[in-house]
This record gives sequence, structure tokens and C-alpha cells, in this order.
Amino acid sequence: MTVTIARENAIAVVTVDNPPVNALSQALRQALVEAVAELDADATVKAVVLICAGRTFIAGADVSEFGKPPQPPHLPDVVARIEAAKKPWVAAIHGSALGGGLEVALGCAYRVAIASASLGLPEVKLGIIPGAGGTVRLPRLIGPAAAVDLVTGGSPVGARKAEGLGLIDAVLDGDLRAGAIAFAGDVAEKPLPQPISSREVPPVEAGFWESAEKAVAAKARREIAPLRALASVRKASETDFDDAMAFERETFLDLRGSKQAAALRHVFFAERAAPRPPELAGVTPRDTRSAAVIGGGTMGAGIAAALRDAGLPVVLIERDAAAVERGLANVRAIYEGSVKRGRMTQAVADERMASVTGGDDYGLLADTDLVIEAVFEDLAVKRAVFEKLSSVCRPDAVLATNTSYLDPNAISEGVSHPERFLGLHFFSPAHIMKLLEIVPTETTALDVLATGFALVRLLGKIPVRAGICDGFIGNRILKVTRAQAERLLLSGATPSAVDAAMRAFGLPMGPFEAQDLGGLDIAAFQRKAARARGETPFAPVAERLCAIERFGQKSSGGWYDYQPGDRAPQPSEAVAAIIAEEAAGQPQRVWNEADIADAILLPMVNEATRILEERVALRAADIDLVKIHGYGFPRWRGGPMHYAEARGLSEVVAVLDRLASDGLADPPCAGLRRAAEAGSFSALAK
Ligand code: 3H9
Repeated sequence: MTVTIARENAIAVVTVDNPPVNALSQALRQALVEAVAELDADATVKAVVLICAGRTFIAGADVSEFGKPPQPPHLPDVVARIEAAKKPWVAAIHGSALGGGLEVALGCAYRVAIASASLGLPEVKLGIIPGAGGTVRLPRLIGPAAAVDLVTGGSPVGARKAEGLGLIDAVLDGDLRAGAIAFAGDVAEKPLPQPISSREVPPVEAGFWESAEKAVAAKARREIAPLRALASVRKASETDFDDAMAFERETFLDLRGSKQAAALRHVFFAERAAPRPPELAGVTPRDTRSAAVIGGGTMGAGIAAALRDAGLPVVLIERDAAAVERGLANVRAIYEGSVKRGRMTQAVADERMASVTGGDDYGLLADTDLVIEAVFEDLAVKRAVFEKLSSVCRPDAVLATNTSYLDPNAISEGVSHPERFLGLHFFSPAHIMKLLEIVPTETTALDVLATGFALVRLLGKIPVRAGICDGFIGNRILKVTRAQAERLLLSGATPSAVDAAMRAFGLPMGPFEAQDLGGLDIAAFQRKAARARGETPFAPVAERLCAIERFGQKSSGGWYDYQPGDRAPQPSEAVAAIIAEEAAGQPQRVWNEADIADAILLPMVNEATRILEERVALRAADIDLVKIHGYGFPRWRGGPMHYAEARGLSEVVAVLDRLASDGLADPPCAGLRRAAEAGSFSALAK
């Protein structure tokens, strides 16, 4: 039963109960239409409250139905039926009224909400536009300017702001059901308000649409939905209701079947699956009420700020008083930056900083629940840290390393109670980047792994479980991408051509610009360590750049030249000469953008497939999340694995085979050939 009807004197209360988020499944749409008919026919009912059970008001259309043909009753008709009801319907909102949920509320004569509720039309984030009158009713209710912001940005607004915009009629304190029933009792006495669909759209100033288009296009970059959403609001403002509804519906159905919408839906479900690995079902995490970070460098300070932002008091440990001061200053600088950018008030920054304390005495950690080590990437140094932690921390305290390429199994040797040890790999800047790789060792207990996942949820980040190998998931793929980018240089491409091709694909930056920004020295250091382990990393040009101290922007030259005070990359003759020397004797070819993108991306997919086969990643979708949230892979492409599947794995294999026969990439691995035969990476799931 998705809808039940109760009577409170002359007020009917329609309760939607469709867990987890009251999404508008076919059954719910049908039940709502039947409820309107039943209550219209009931002369004892004077007004209706529409309220939801569970954690939220209706959170939207059922996204899982989007891959299938739409089933009647269609949502626009459901909303129209509610709007045409003979009694006033009052939407009583808690949690979130999103997408189709807000559209249903716009069909109601009135909307009330509790203060913590939020309302919005997030459809553009799924690559679509509202499809049940959102773009048509909203400008009629709150005016085109506010409607454009809500529809093209996709971010929800809180109840108070919604009240200010005229989106809702009242913010209710106390019990929502009782408040809404009282509100409905009052409005039952009044004549029905004019339905939103028959109201006029307020006029806009000359040039409004042109400047909105510029602003939306600049923000959306290559995403198509925001501009189509804008066009729909504009249409709604310039034509009659029925025409505008037809235009909206056509756009909605067109986008629903688009590649971008499929990619964004894939990411939506991947993000919801990642925090819940099946092995942790029913496992209770340990309590985390206090945290400490060892090491106050850029990474440690970022982690400390992230923990503090999540509400945990943090102790920062450094080796001496001067280093403690520097570490705390690094955390303070993060908060000062947030204040400067208007993300935080000074008072909030001060309050946060007040519960970040520092010291050089490990004894301060005797009762800390969680300690994250973020010291220099050196096995001996890290082991020394964990030896001290083993002797001072409670035996049930969770101990984590933030190593990015050392072996957590090796770091954990000698840790007392090694079942409480795990890797938590943050990405820099740690207080901003959403990705966290969670790396259990051979001895990590399940409840400790669950604590890692619970922590990441508390931090508001995206957790991906990664197995142990050099670079885990993200940096292992990055290594292959960088080597591949150099291979292209030796076969006739230039750094600017490679970077431009990757930007054209949708990345914010190409591989060479990114290295110049982050500094070439870090990768050089890692290659040195790899050589010490007997490996032979491929980076002939990067090695030569480092040998002449071209470390990137920080040394005013790397893959590109930079003018003082200017970050714009300029092609470098010195680099071109080095590339020419290294390329001597190698076959050269002419590269176009599409071929460059293939030669970078498909080897990435090949390595990712090995990662999947080795169970370093549990799901192809987890790899997509790593690339999207850790490396700027365009969300609307769905990540490299989704991109490869959508393009066709057989074609991916064929292109890789061609590249391999020209000596420009490794051949497809056995797993990729198997997945291609099956048409999906799910064939590799064991
Ligand atoms: C739309 O409405 C189009 C219309 O304009 C036009 C129609 C014609 N559908 O996020 P959580 C599942 S487009 C299906 O962890 P929270 C989710 O997969 C839609 N399932 O919870 C997960 O399942 P599981 C516009 C959905 O409390 C579970 O619910 N609406 C949907 O952290 C819990 O999710 C949106 O884009 C859905 N719409 O946050 C809203 N939503 O447990 C998207 C969630 O099996 N949803 N699920 O893994 C959200 O933003 C959050 O879920 C919400 C709750 C804020 C509501």
C-alpha cells in the first residue's frame, strides 16, 4: 500500500509510504490519481493534506524506471489531476521535495514545510530537465529569474529561502502533520486559489535571456541539460501553458534517452552503492568521537580540517613544538582561505580552530578513537610512528595510514592489535576532494573496515574500497596514463596537442598541464622508489626535465614555460628539443584529437580492467568514482569504465589492438577481451 487516507474531521490526510525515499513509481502515481478521485467525491472532506512517511517527502521520479518505457499514468497528468482537485490540497514537506516531488507539490494549492526541509529541481544533475511542469509552473510561481537559478543549477534551497521566494506558503514549527492539518482547516474556508498553471509569468528585463544563456553555458561547459532547461523556462515565459508543457515534455523525453543522462544515472547509483560493500552488511562500526592526525604538512592539515568540519575534535601531533606551530598554522590557513572565499564566517572558522589542538607528546592520544598518520612517505618513518601509537593508544583505537604508494601491510608490521589498522587514502587538498580510497590490510577486522566507511560518510565524502597494489586504484591508473602520454610525445604529438585533446574530451586539464601544476618532482621521487624495487617506470622525457630542475609551475618551467606571475602554459622550445632527441629513430605519425583521446583513455581502461580482475577494485563503477572524484574525469561521461561500455567494449578492444600493433599501447588484457565478448564488465565480477 503506497498511499493511505485518514480523516481528521473535515480534513483528509493522504500519506505516501514508498520507502526508501517515496519515489514516484508507477504504483504511487496510480494511487495518487485514485486518491484525488476518491476525495473529490467525498462531500465530508473540505481540504487535503499530502504528507509522506519515512525520511523524506517525495524525492522525485523513480530514477530506476528511466531506462524503461514510461508507464501511465504519466506524472504531468498526475500533477494536473491534483491541481484540478475540487478541494485545496496542502503539500506538507519534510526531508526533501525534489524533482517530481516538488512538481507534485506545485500541483497542490498550498505548500508548507518544516524548517529543515529542502526543495529543488535537481534533474539537470541527472542529465535531464523536469518533466512534469517544473519549468512551466515555477516561473509562474516565483518569477523567471529565481526559476532559472533553481532549474539550471539543480541545487535545492532550504525551507526559509523557499518561503522568501514564494515557493512555499509557510514554514511550520512543531509537528508537521498537526500543523498542516491546522493550516488546511484555515484554507478550507477560503475560495480555492488560482491554479499556478493559469497564472501569468512576470515579465523580465530586456536582455535577461541572453545573459542567462551566457552564464548557464559558461557553467555547464559540455553538459547539455542546463541549457535545455533554460530553454524550457524561457519557452514557459513566452508562450501559453499547454505549449510550454508540450515543449518541456518533448525535451525531457529526448534527454532521458541521451548518453549524458545514462552516464549521470550510472554515477548516481554508483555513488549510492559505493558506501555499502556487501561484506559489511550487518557489521557495526566502532564509535568515532575523537580523532588525531600525525603530521601537519599540507596533507595532514587538510585531513585535520576535514575531520574537524565533520564535527570531530582533532589533535595534531608533530615531532617538536616548532613543527606543531607550523602544522596548526597550515590548518588555520585553510580556514582563513574559506573565510576569504565567503564559504565560512570568521566566527565559524574561529570555533572550528578552537577544537584543533596540537602537541608533540603522543601521550595526548591515550583516549583518542581514531588516529590518521600523514607523515613523510618513508616506510621506516611510518613504522616508527605506528610503534609509538601502538604503545600509547587504546587497544581498540583505529589506526590508519594515509600512504599513497607504500604497502599498508608492510607499514602495519609490528602494530599491536593489527586488526585495528587500515589505509585511508585521502586526495589533496584533503578538506575539499571528495574521494577516499579505503584500503584494508590482510589483518584489518571487518568492524574496523566498517569504521572507515562510517567515517567517510561522516566526512561527506565518497568511499571506494581498494586492494593493495602500487598506487591502489587511482594512482596506479595515473601512472599508466602518464607513461602513455609520453609515448604519444615520442611518436609525434606535442604536449599542447595532448592536453588540448583531453580538455576537448571533457577533462579540466590535460596530463602535462596537470603535472606542471602538481610538480614533476613527486612522480620522480616515486619512480626512484620503483626503480629501487627493481621496476622500470617509463618516463624518459619527464626524467630529463627533472634532471634540469624543470619541476613545473613552481620552478617557472616544466612541460611548458611560464612567464613570472602568469600560469598560462607556453610551449617550450627546450622541451621540444628534448622530446625530439628522445624520439630519434622512432616512427612518427600525425595525431588528431580523437586518436589522442583514444590513446590515453583506452589504455586507462585496460589497466582498470586488470585492477578489476585482480579484485583491487570490487566493481567497475567504483573505478569510475575514483576517476571522477579524484582526477576530474567528466561526470557526464560516467567515468572511464562506463564510457568504454557505452562505446562498446569490442570497439575498445579493436582500437587497443591497433595501437598495440603500432607499438603505442599494451594489447588488451585477457579480462578486457572476456568483458568485450560478454559486452559488459559485470562478466568479470566473481
Ligand atoms: C525527476 O524527478 C524527474 C521528474 O521531473 C520528471 C518525471 C516525469 N529514484 O541518497 P540516499 C534511492 S528526476 C530511485 O542514500 P539519503 C537510492 O538509490 C529525480 N531511487 O539517501 C538509495 O537506494 P539503496 C529527481 C532513489 O537519505 C536510497 O534511495 N530527484 C531515488 O542520503 C537512499 O538514497 C532526485 O534526483 C530516486 N529518485 O538522501 C533525488 N532517490 O538504499 C535524488 C534515492 O537501494 N535523491 N533513491 O541504495 C537524493 O538526492 C537523495 O536520495 C535524498 C535522500 C536527498 C532524497
